[in-house]
Amino acid sequence: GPASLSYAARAKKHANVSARALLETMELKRSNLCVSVDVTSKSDFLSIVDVVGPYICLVKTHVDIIEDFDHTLIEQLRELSVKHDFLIFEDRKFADIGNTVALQYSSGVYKIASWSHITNAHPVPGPSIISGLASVGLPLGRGLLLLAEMSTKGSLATGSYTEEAVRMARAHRDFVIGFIAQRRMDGVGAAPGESTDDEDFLILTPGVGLDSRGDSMGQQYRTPREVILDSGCDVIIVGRGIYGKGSNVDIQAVQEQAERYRAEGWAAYQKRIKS
Ligand code: 5BU
Repeated sequence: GPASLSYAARAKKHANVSARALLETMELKRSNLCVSVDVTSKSDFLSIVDVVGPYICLVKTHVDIIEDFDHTLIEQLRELSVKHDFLIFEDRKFADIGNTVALQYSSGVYKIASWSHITNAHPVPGPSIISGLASVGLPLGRGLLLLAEMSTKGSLATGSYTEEAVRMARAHRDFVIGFIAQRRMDGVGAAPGESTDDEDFLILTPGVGLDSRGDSMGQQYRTPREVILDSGCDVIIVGRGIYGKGSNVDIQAVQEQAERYRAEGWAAYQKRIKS
């Protein structure tokens, strides 16, 4: 399956522009690290992105938590994405009817589709959420991840819910490029005799930390090695493990942690494709 192939070989199998660009960037920068920059000030956000930029393939944002948001933030983020060569993933977790999510994706204050290469959605409304978002995102070359699983204790996204999410993705492979999940989804939910050999979904995985197993609000962490090597996921998503927990950002420490997680994630990937 895809887990034994290189990111470069897999890039060639993707028709979606954003999926291909992400895999090519991963190979070029030798990085399967996505940093989740969940800070509330524009200046902290931009200084973290600038310092982690060389070590990452992707920046994950929650744009609605920035207190002093304005469009110069997006312009500067785009400049940094060109300077350091990474893609942008707004972790919006859409969850409404097709018409509403199309508006939330294209319009409002944030106009997410205009700058975010990748976004994500809960499968809970059914396939219409994919067609709603695709009506905006596909013409722009964007890609969508479905939330097949979550990292939190007691998550309801398990079992047949996860299987249905994978079936929904399989029916919309032009726009759905993969999943937020904790393990590979190859063949999950396939009908008896249904071949899924040609599918290559990307697995992006949050809940990654080297120094802690969780937080006090239900988050659960696994190491890059557990995620990439043992579970066959493709991208590690790291937030507080890199930018820290206090209110002051120590930019030197952020750089060191980004380098550390990049090295751990890449070593686990190299072990995986060689085994
Ligand atoms: P952390 O600081 O590494 O715990 O941040 C994890 C980020 O990933 C944070 O932005 C969450 O919103 C996001 N996340 C998650 O932690 N778990 C999930 O299952 C999903 C998203 Br989906």
